[in-house]
Amino acid sequence: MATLKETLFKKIQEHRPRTTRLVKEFGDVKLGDVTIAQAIGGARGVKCLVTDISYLDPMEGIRFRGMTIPETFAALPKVPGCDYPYVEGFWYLLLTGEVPTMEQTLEVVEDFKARAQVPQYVIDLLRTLPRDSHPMTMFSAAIVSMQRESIFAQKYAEGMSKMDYWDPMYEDSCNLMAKLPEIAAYIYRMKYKGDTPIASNPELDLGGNFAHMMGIDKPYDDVARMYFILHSDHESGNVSAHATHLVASALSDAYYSLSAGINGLAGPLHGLANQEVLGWTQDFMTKLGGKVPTEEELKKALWDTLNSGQVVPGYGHAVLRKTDPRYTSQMEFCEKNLPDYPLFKLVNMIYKVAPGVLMEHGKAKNPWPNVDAQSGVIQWYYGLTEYDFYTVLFGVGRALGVLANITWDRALGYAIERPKSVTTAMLEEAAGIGQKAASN
Ligand code: CMX
Repeated sequence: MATLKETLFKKIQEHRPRTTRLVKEFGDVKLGDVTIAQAIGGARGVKCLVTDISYLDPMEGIRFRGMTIPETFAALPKVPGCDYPYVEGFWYLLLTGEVPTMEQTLEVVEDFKARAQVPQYVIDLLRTLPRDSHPMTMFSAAIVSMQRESIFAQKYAEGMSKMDYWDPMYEDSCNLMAKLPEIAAYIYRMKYKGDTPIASNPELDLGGNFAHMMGIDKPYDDVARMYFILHSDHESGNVSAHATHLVASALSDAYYSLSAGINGLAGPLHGLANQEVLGWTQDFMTKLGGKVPTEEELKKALWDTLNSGQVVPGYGHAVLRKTDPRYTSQMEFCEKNLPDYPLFKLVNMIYKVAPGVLMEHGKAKNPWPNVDAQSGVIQWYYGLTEYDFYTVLFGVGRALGVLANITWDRALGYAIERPKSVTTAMLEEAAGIGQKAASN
């Protein structure tokens, strides 16, 4: 039976002629025009990235390798006695587009175990950082500190054919993916749990071992599996995916590239929104003296936030135009496992009230919740109440998608990224309001 790497190589060989043909024979075919609003407004909707790992439909939401979230959860091999699949099997799916058998999945589980040892200097580095550094700073620093391990950088320095770039990028990506749960759990136990790291258990799969190293009982292992898979990929244009891809396009290795992506994820309009949601909700509860709010009180709090020029965290999206299926998936988990939990009830109440308020406010193109609106509730319920850690969890999951993407970037020889900029005067000229136009 072929290993993950052999299957990946076969897929790469099958795929390469498609990309080559598109560029050679159809390179002039237009995908659309770019407007002034798009140039100023964050390139929203400009089709200039290619990925086959996932696709985000504005109305339907994410598909991983063509599969919806429920289809993905149903198709992948599950950890015995658990409700959610092996993260390692999902990694196989993202890389190859094939649902692995249990045997293929377990091979990746073993492969990751062999790669999981975190170098001592990473631990030393983490320990030298001020303990009040944000955990995302710690996480990013740990990742970039391991750059000296990069097989890609080493092979590149030795001189390597372009056709082989994918191989060491794959190796670096697997090495990183295997180590990230341990690094994340170490940060958590060091920073928030009185510096009491828990040693890895080599008997466990990635999700199970993560829960063990965090010191949180079952079913947190399933929460971890669900969480990492849900947060893995959201096509290529979001900040963390795009930053990782952009940096990798300069042939920077996976360590430099992922660290850049993690830095982007740390922004409050992106991954940090999951901590902001909990902060916002708790401030609101404190103001009410801990009592359950009425819908009217909630409406007022939402308007207060909007009127003070702030965004409602966890709501809105650059691409989606309906409730994020990642939100729905987590909501279903809550309905099954924590239906009466007051924080879940409050988040549900926000879901009832916030879209109407945002519509009335009239700015956000999408008034519906995104992935971050729900995720903190689950973490809080299982005892992970240090909400500035939530984005690190997002980061471990996001690494699955962005590392699979940069492996394929190198396989297909995607070019160094270099969009063209123009000046404001050029835009005014194009709009017919420039100085030249005015003097005619
Ligand atoms: N609350 C208040 N205003 C909002 C809003 C929200 N939740 N969502 C969008 N808006 C505002 C924008 O700030 C923008 O205002 P200006 O015209 O004054 O700049 C206007 O509505 C139009 O924005 P948009 O086109 O609907 O949204 P964008 O594509 O520009 O931004 C996003 C998308 C996610 C950054 C935005 O919806 C937002 O800030 N949401 C809150 C933060 C959040 O939840 N981020 C997490 C997203 C998921 C993730 O990446 O993790």
